[in-house]
Amino acid sequence: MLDLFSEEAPWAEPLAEGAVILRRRAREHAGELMRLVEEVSARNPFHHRITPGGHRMSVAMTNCGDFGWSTDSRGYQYSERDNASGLRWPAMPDRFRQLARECADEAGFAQFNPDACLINRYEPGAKLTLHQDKDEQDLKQPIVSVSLGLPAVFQFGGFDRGDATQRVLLEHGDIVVWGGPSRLRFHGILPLKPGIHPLTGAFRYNLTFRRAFR
Ligand code: MD3
Ligand code: FE
Repeated sequence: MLDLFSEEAPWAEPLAEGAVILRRRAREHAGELMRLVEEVSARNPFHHRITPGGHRMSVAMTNCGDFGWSTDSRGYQYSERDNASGLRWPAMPDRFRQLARECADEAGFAQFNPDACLINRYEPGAKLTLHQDKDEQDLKQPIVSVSLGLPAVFQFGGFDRGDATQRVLLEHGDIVVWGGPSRLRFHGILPLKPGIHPLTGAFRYNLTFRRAFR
């Protein structure tokens, strides 16, 4: 019988070599994940960082784990302390590490042990222009990303900035594992459309789990 109230089980959608979307994978954990995001951001508030070029980022960020990613006039880097507050980042919750590891396993990347979790918060209009993630020491390690709240259009390109891009909608609970050759693809997020999500209100959150140092 058609059951309109059952939650659809997660499914895997290959995106490119080394990249797979685990659709809805985080849905059943979303409440707990958001509670933990609130705990982290109560200790290290979301902050619009200033890029080396002097621009205020439209995405607000915080981190947890041994290292956090941030940007200031000196450049982009992973560090043990938040240069905005001078404080160490809050510990990565076990639940975060466990989910990231399970998903990396499901995508075929064994023994993933993230030491950094960057948390991005998007408000209406916030975007991330096309970029590569290459500040991590070991690019053989994947990145696991978890999307929560409002949907966003993700842009996913090639290995050169000018390469053609595909557009993929990332929705509440979607997890993407990026490894292998896809690890160095250019990618970005188009400006967030306004909306209200029952769990996250006017925002979209994205958690990226990374291994910054060997
Ligand atoms: C493809 N975040 O934090 S998640 C980032 O939704 C970032 O906030 C976006 O790009 C966001 O660096 C996109 C999807 C993602 C994350 C990391 C990747 C795609 C990736 C690393 C390599 C290739
Ligand atoms: Fe990125």
